[in-house]
Amino acid sequence: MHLFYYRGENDLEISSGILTGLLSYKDESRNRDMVGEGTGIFDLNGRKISCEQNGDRIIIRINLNENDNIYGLGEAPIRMRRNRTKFSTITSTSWDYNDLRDTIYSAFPVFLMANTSKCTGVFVNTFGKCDFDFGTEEYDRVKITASVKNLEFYIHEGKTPEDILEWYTSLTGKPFEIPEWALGHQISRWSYFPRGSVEDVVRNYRKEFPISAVYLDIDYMDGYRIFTVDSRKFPDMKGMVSEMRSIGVEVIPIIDPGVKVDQNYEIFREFIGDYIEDKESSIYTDYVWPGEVAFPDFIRENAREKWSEMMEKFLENGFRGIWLDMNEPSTRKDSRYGSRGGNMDPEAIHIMDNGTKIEDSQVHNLFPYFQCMATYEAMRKKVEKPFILTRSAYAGCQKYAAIWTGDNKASYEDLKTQLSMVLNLGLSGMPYTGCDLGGFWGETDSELLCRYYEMAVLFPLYRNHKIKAGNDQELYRLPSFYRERLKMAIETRYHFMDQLINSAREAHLHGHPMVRPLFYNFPQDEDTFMIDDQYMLGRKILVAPQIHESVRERDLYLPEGKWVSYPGNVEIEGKQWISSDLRIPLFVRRS
Ligand code: MIG
Repeated sequence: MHLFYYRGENDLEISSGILTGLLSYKDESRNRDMVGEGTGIFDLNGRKISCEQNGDRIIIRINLNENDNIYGLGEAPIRMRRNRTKFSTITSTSWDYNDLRDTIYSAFPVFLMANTSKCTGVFVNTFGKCDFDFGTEEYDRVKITASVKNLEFYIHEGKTPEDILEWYTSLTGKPFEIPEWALGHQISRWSYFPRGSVEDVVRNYRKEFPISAVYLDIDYMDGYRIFTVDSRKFPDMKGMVSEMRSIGVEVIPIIDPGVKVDQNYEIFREFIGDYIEDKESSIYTDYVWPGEVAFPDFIRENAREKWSEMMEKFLENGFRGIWLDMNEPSTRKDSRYGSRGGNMDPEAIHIMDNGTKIEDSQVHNLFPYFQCMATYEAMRKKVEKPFILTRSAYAGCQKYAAIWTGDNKASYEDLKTQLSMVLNLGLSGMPYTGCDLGGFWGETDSELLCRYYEMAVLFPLYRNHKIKAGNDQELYRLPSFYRERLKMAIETRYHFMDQLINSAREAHLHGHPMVRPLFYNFPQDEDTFMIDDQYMLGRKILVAPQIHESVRERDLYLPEGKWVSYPGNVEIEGKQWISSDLRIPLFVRRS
């Protein structure tokens, strides 16, 4: 076992708190065997690694073997196997993303290089923009270019992908313990309100479909002021939450990070002294839903403490789940596709606990990380098993939150992309994942909605969500043919609830992904590395979803072992390709 660890030239800056004081994994790692430090050329069992510092950038090159298969980088919306792709990790607003984007909401600078005999994991702890080039510029090299002054670099060699996940999560932390209800069928919409409408939707659903949670999007607030409730729409929030709980439904409100600039608003006044600033040392402001907003500087312990206190108070309404949105953080001062693409000014200033000032570009990815941490800390005081759903995240956020893939589209192309996003999130240490069932943007027809429910049938999270001006896609509204199919999908999910719960437990204890690509379980089987349209829940259940428009029959691969189809119980010998025209081709491994 080897670990290579690099801190950059300027150790002084590091110990002044930029890395070590903020979020260093150095001391958390176990079994660490440092083979090198600083710039130069290093060797890891014959694999060459070089590091150079070039002005304000650090460039690392890693030799890529011909048979290495690369995965990871979180939810990058590109194909699952990352060879010959480029992507940058910096948390970014991602309005209607597609495979041409080179950034996404979250930043997971972690990847795996796997072949049949070994698997190598790499983690680049870097809070600013970091560019990954997997063999496009240089065919036989991974090139990593970080636009920061300091970083930590970890590389670890193991036998299997699972070895790497265990190593990576002992470095960055094991996933939190997700409550069982969060694995149920959840419903959402931008936005259900007032209370009467929420109750109507929930009642109608429950006549035919189980649900375990309903989300409240931004319209429940008073003028989009966070930690407030519009009492005209929800005169008794606490009463509603407890009434919903009595029928087995949790209520999950959204919280944005931007605080409305308004001297008459207590929350705004409380954060004064702990906001992100501009170069003139005034509060940095931007525009989001409430109009002009300021952002708590979550890097600071003070800001986190204040946030936690407000959160604790807010939780008195009885919430056991919180939905954190727009925490890249996202802004709207720029037009949708403006120069900053909806992100804050990279020259905004953070002030660290020791007084050091630092530009946002150097610590950008820590915003969602520390916001998730502060939210989780507050929730733990009030709730036995808290649940946080976040849009943005940084490596290590698995300790605090689950993640969904943000604003996907009602298209077959996006349907497939969701699968690769979810699989790579799992390989990047985030086991609790899901996507907006049906697709957030655009018009979802009944067939596509069914396909979403069928594809995601055993995804860790299972939540229907839709944009404000989109079609009504509450399942009970659909024609009976589609309702029956949706019932089948949801029944299938609930049939395997024990397995979902067990693999969530395994994720919590060991950092293993709940859903994985086939090669994760069968890394000795060469055929598995390119298969990106099938997935497994844990070690035993395999799903090969029907994701191609107008196609009802597909080929699929069953790795070695004896498999039994569900439903139907037909036994099939593995290590062979078969075809299936089932709505949800699903197989359970006997041995
Ligand atoms: O600017 O709160 O991804 O799920 O419904 C859009 C409204 C803000 C983005 C989230 C989406 C949510 C929406 N939000």
